[in-house]
Amino acid sequence: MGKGIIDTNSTPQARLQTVPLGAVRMAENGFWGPLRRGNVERGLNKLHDLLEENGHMDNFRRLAGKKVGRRGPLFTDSDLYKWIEAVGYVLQFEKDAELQARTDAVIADIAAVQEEDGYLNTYFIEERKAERYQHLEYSHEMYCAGHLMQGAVAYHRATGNDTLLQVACKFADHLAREFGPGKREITDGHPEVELALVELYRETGEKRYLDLAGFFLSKPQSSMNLPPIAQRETLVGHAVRSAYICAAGADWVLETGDQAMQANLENLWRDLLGGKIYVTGGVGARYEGEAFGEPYELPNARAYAETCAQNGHFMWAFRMLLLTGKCEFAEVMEWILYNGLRSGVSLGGDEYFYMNPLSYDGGEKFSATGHRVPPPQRSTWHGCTCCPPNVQRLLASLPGYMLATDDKGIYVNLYDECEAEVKVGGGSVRVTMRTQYPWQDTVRIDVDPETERSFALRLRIPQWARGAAAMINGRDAVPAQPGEYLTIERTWRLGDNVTLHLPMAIDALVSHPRVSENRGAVALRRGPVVYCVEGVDNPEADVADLQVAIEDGDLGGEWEARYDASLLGGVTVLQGPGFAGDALEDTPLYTALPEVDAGCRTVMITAVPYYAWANRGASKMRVWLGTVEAAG
Ligand code: FUB
Ligand code: ZN
Repeated sequence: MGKGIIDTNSTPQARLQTVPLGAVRMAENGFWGPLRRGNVERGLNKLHDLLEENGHMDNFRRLAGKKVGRRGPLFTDSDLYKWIEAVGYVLQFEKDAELQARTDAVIADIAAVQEEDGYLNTYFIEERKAERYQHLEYSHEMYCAGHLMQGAVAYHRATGNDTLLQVACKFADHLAREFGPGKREITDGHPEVELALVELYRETGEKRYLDLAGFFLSKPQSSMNLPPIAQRETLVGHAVRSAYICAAGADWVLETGDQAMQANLENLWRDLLGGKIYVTGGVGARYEGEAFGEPYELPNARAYAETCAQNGHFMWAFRMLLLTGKCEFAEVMEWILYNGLRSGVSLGGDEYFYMNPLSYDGGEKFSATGHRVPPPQRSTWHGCTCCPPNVQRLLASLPGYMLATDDKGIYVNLYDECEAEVKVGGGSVRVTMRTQYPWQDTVRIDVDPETERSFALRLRIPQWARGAAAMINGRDAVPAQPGEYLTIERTWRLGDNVTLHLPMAIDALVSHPRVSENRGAVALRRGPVVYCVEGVDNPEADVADLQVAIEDGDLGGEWEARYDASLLGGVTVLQGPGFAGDALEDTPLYTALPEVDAGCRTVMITAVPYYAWANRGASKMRVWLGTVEAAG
């Protein structure tokens, strides 16, 4: 029946097992189904053509004698490999002879130019050959190798075709000859090969790949002088690099049970949640070095929050979930997914953001060190095009994140319209979810075992779902604790069902007081979805001047959630009362207390899901809104 996104079949420390990708079918009318379809039908094909147009494929053919110059940054090979990985996931769900044939052709071009000793990279050839492994702090040689391995594994699982897998193994064997104790004792500046080697080990059973991953994990990252991840005290430096090495660390623990590594990953996780993640689930505050800031350094307009960083942290969270079985990791997966990661791709599934800021006031901006902050517009291609294929591989594999199992039953981690065939205790169980989540608060789950059997169904109850409850077969209400799995242990029979109620209040979130930009401001959230205000929906005032009315410390007035099928592909809109400054143009920059009354007029504020912003052209936007205490 196939394998999961990561193959936990023989993973000793996995508390939860992944579900084979092909076992879950997302419905076309759910939340993620249409985006997945857009990814398959438009995104992947378009990116294939763009990789061709921009010379990424010719970079390989050039090695086979095609007379063209090399194009793109030195790590372009990785973009193509990530695209292959995405195709590999798609083909685990559905047959697509045309897509497979195109991919086979790409793979043939790659395989044709692998060197005799296994080395493969389109940048370090000819006059740069002598530089191989000489500049690992920036060369991305093993980063590219890692993406090759992941692409090869996914494609092999989908098609049984092992051409690329053999290329990947040959390269991995080359790395094992070159690196290790007593050889080159150094690793790449951009982690990636580590988690790829663990998956290559899972696919081939070759322990030397796991050992090599362990060796690289034990070395300081050869950029920014960062210690090995097991010894790092805080999350620092480049956010994507950090996420990949943390994910690799979790993979390592899954295979080896390394307690010290696990303890440190848990510390770093606390560091992330304690002060380094945006309310949108975005990660990486600084343009400079695409890096984490200090704790609570979370600027809004100049947030970097690279789409790849959200992707990487989602991958890390998933591995921590498999390792610990703890609900909090699935909660963070959902948070990132519906917000800072979903915002990285357009509604149609074929245009991408690189940065995901939390406010935009119009015009051009510059970061503290003079980097130009472009006006927000998603595009199909970027000069550094790491994000598009990263989103594509995530969307293509999304069904594999919905559910998990253990020897006692089934875990439901994400909710959406879908159907799955899951193995429990040697038998098969059909799980069907019917829901308009995240817009509606009810999820009906039909649980149909092949034959009557006893097992536990564990439903993740999000922290925001205060008052959650479940009904079994329309009766027997069971209260549920937010932030935990609700465990329903019983003998299940064909036709059984659970209706889960996850109340979705409109929450006004406040920041830790040390996030200085957000003092006195709130962000709106309903269910897992974080909201923003966009100029296009709020013509009465500049969104920068909008303030939410607060009464008795909570959202004032009657805020309403209203589903609008015709807006942004169908979204729930939030509307409620607020104020806009009236005489702000005439208000002095500084005044002594008592404050000058700038004058306020009442306005209705309309908020839309953050992920959907900038899909109607560039428009001013804010996630964090000032507040005004309304007279009671
Ligand atoms: O360095 C390769 C990729 O480009 C990284 O993963 C992204 O953050 C971008 O820097
Ligand atoms: Zn990226």
